[in-house]
Parts: sequence; structure tokens; C-alpha cells
Amino acid sequence: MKTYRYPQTLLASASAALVAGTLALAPGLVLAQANTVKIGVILPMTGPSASTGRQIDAAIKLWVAQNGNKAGGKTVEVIIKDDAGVADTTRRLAQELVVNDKVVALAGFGLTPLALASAPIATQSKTPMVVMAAATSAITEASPYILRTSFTLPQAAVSIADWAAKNKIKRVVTLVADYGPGNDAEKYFYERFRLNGGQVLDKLRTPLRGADFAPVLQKVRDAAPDALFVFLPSGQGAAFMKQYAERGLDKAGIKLIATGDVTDDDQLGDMGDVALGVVNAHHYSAAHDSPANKKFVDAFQAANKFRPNFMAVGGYDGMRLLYTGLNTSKGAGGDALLAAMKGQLFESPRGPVLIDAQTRDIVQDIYIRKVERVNGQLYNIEFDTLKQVKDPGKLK
Ligand code: VNL
Repeated sequence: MKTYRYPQTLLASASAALVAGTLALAPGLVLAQANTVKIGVILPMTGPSASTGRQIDAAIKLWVAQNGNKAGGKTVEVIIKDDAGVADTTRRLAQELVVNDKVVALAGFGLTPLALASAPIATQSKTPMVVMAAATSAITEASPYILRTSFTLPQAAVSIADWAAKNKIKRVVTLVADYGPGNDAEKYFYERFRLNGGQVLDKLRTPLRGADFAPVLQKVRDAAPDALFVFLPSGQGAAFMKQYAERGLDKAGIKLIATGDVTDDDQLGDMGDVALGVVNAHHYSAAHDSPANKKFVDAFQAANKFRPNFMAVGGYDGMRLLYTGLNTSKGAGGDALLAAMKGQLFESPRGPVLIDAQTRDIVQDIYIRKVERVNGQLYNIEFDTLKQVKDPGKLK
């Protein structure tokens, strides 16, 4: 998936010759250009969120390997760029992909600030932008050209808040990463849990880049709640679990409940016994029991030496959305592609999903899962399903 750039001068003279009607130079070259559509994917391939980039990159490659490089009668070229998780870089790359590479769509976006930084470029250039990872509710409102194939934190947070209230959990402390999705997780958990008659004793936050959970874990121990509710972005769960166990909190009678970002399939295999029994809510488990998921997981694991996580599914479904959209728009981008992607309904490895035509956000089943050991490996085992959950952030 490396980009090959035609030399500028050659292209310029080829198109000049075309205009003059005396096409003498490299006609195949001009044809190839007209028959190619480019998708510009921006991911954190390096830096603290590199696991998200690695998962989505692998899923995109799997999609192309399985479905070929043709859509809407055109050859699809996927250009993958690394923003290292830095928003200024994401914005610059989005600009370059639109202006220089003339991509028909932007995709990827590993973290909320990276998606928000690129939203104005999508709007100004009328370029559809498929958010495959970032999950703050408000992202889809930042541009009418944004669609999302990941999830929203409110979808997961209200689901686990309902489960907790029904399962004898009365007093909770919340702990979230201190940025967009953490704010959403805290707010939506808090509101729903209190509505259900529960009590939130404290709301704790950790810096997005902070890996030291000691100060907040001490506060949790002192507050002695029935349960601790946690949201941390993908990639931080294992470090958190390790410190949770080191401080003996798993043995202090405080239940751990979470969004599935914490018991992420990317790291779950290495978390050890401390993760056993953690109940959490999310939209995807590698153990999801369906023929579509079995096929996806088998193919993914055959191509990579790791398990797909929810980020991989966001990337895979994002490619489906783009290919199906391009088939309908006959390879056109802009408003035609945007319209063709709105309202798509399909069977994802996660279960049935809808890209809501009004909100451009994803409507999907949210599962309540418990971490269990299956054939020697830890998995999130689904035991309850909330059907077709719309983003609660869009219902206000
Ligand atoms: C975000 C949300 C990122 C959930 C995550 O992992 C995650 C975000 C990198 O919107 O920044 O698990």
C-alpha cells in the first residue's frame, strides 16, 4: 500500500496534450489516473496509541485482501499515513491527502482530538470522513461529512450503568481518562446510574498519557465503594490491571466494572487472573458467537499473529462502508459518496449495524460481557445483549 506518485512534469504535459487534442504522451498514464480512487487513512502507527494503528491497518489490509482493489468500477488505492497520535500532524496530513492526493475520502482517526482536528478539512473540501476508532459522542457533529464505524462512549456507559444498578451495586466510584471520551463515559455513567437510584461517591480522572494509577487507586481504596467503574482508552488496560492487582484492590471486595476498552482483546490475553470476572459493556468481542465473526477472526489471525480487537472491527467495517458507498456512487466522491454511505445496514463481525442516515453515527447492539478463561485464554464472554442502541448523546 505504498504510494507511487507520477512525476509532476509528465502528468502536466500529458494533460496539456489531452487539452490540445494531440495526445502523444503516455495515454495509459492518464487513463490509470482517471480510473483510480484514493482513500487517505490517517492512523497512529507510532507513539502511545500505536496498537490502535496496528489493529486498524491489519483490518484494512484484510479487507482489501478479501475484497480486491476495485470498487465503483475504479481501482482503489489506500494511502496510509502515520500521525503518531499528534493532532497537528493529523490535520496537516488530512490537508495534504485532500489537496495533493485528491483522495475521495479520509478515514482512520485513532483518538478524539485527531478526528476533531481534521473535521474542518472534511467540511471545507466536502470530503467524506470515516471515523474508525475515536468515540466521543460529539465527533459526528463536528462536520456533516463525518460518518462513524466505531462506537460512542455513551453507548457503553449507559449499558453498564443499567447492569450495575440491577446487580446489587449501589455505591460506585468512577475513574476515566481526562479527555473527550472520558468526559462522556463519566457523565453518561453518572446520570444513568443515579437515575437508577445508585450513588456515585467520587469521580476520579487520570491524565490521558499517564500510566501511574497509584494516586487514584489509593482514593478508590479509601472510598470503599461496591464497585469501581473505569474507562481508559485502548492500550492502557493492561497497565491499569497490573496496578489494580499490585495494590490488592482485586481482593478488597471492590468489584471492577468497565467499558470494554479496558478489557480490550488486544491486551486481554496478557492480563492474567486479575481480569477474571470483570463485567463490562461494549460492541465487539473476538469471542462474539456468529459465523461472520468466526470467519473474520480466523482470517485475521491467519494473517496476523494477534487477535482482532474492537479497533480492527471499526477499520474493517469502515472499509465496507467505503466500498459499498463507492459502488453506489460509481466511484464518485464528495456528496455522492456521502449520500451513498448514509443509511447503510449490514452484518458486521460484531453483529447487525446501521449507519444512521440522520446522525451519520452507528446504531448497534451493545453486549454485557464477563471476562472468562476459555481454552486457556481470557475472553470477553457476552451474556446479555442490548439491541440496536443509538448513541445516547444524540437523544438529548
Ligand atoms: C478513544 C475512545 C480512543 C476509546 C480509544 O482508544 C478508545 C477516543 C485509543 O475517542 O480517543 O478505546
